[in-house]
Amino acid sequence: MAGEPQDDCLFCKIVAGQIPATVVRETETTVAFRDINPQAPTHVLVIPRVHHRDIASLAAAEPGIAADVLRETGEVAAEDKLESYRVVFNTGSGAGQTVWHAHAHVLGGRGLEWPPG
Ligand code: IU
Repeated sequence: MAGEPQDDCLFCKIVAGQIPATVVRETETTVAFRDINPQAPTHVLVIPRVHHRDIASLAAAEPGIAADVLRETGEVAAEDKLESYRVVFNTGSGAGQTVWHAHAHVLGGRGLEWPPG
């Protein structure tokens, strides 16, 4: 059920501490950790503790927690002293989403081209 931990969700397991991750920030509602396959010097994922399949589902069901995720992206950027950075929510397999637990990518520390591929 949406919002409940899913047995087959790797990010729910990271939230539960069952899979290791390099956690950089935690709040009551969110966890931020370094991406295991970084695409930039800073590549941090910010996830809600609750399980929703993507950011749209999270925002519809629990808008306050979606706002918490957004706020944390800024905190991550500030901690890594990023003047410029990109926040990405890949949504749907055609856009590159591979983990079906809402997450923001925070990317920075190098030049970023636009439009993305
Ligand atoms: P995507 O937007 O769903 O493609 O992003 C998933 C990200 O999760 C991707 O960048 C992976 O490298 C990352 N990741 C991770 O950091 N740790 C993990 O255990 C797994 C995936 I699975």
